[in-house]
Amino acid sequence: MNKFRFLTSGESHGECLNAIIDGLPSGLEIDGNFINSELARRQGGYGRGGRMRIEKDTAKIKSGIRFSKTTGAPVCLEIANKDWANWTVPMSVDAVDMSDAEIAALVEAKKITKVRPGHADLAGALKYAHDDVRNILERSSARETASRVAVGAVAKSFLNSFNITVCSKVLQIGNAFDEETIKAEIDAAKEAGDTLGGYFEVKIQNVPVGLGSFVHWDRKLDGRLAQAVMSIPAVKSFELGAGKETAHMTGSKTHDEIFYENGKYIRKTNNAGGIEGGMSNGEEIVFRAAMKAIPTMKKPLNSVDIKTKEPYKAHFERSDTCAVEACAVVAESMAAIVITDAFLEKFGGDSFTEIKRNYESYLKSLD
Ligand code: EPS
Repeated sequence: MNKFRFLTSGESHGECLNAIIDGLPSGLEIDGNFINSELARRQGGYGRGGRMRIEKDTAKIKSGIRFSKTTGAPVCLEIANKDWANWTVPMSVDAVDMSDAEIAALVEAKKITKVRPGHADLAGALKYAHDDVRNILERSSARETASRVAVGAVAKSFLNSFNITVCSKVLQIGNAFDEETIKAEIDAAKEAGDTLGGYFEVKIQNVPVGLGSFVHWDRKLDGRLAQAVMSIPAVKSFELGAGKETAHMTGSKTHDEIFYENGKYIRKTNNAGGIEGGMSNGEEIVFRAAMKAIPTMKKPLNSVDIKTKEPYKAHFERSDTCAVEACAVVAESMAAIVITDAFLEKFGGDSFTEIKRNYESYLKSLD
């Protein structure tokens, strides 16, 4: 069982998004402003769509914290959807005080039957037996990643108190590598009603040696990071360290030689990306991931209307042209969540002081 776990709930155009976090010790300081600054980072990036102009995501802490410190109880976070105001009838949870005909007309206006290739629409509608694909879209929307970033900010707060930091960098958008060309590619894609993906890198610094384990497949840190990152909508690859390049490299060029200098084991290269045998090896953890171009497109692809089975262009409401910068922030969050979980697995305790004591005594034992 995970030591640090969370669930999210909420629809893209419902009243709010939620997250419940379990596994935090007591006595951890949480700054609501930090959570909100992380949420703002997720909303940024060149090429975002109209929705980001409507929302200004902020998290309301509903439980588990008193006077800025965790109590050890589950922490519940809520992020309001400002756009909800425009969806109160078609997304209503309760009965609405209107005639059946009026409600049906408003629901029908938002009903989707023209499934988008590349999204959850078709498989989701068939699997859950829905004739209105809105029931799939609302939950499969990448809007859900706002909840993950709020949870990630809490995980980062925990890690930062052990000097562990997580950061990311966009390496490539489409075929462009520098800011000016990237902007031009995004502008051109937008003009063409198309979308763009990209490639980004995440680095985690000051992770102690020995998080994760070699003894069971599901405790391996690299596998856990890959699962967490691949679970982000539109992410199509995960590469640790030298990644797919290792396929072309000889063993002598691949492995990072070990030295002992100034009382420490060190490496002069980091092709392993900070993980060996499923465990952190004390070096920086480095991974890269590819995000595909978003499947909601102004220039829609050929598809089928699931009501008539006739060919149709796929549904389009509005979309981002490119959300790779946001995706990198979500990947930082998922990485922070995995590292926090592995950290608690190794040094876990019920209070922050107890964890700190365990951590410091482990570091001493390595001398
Ligand atoms: C997103 C919110 C969504 C989309 C986007 C990401 O809002 P709306 O559907 O109201 O425009 O902008 O999600 C997708 C395009 C998708 O395909 O999942 C957000 O908050 O990041």
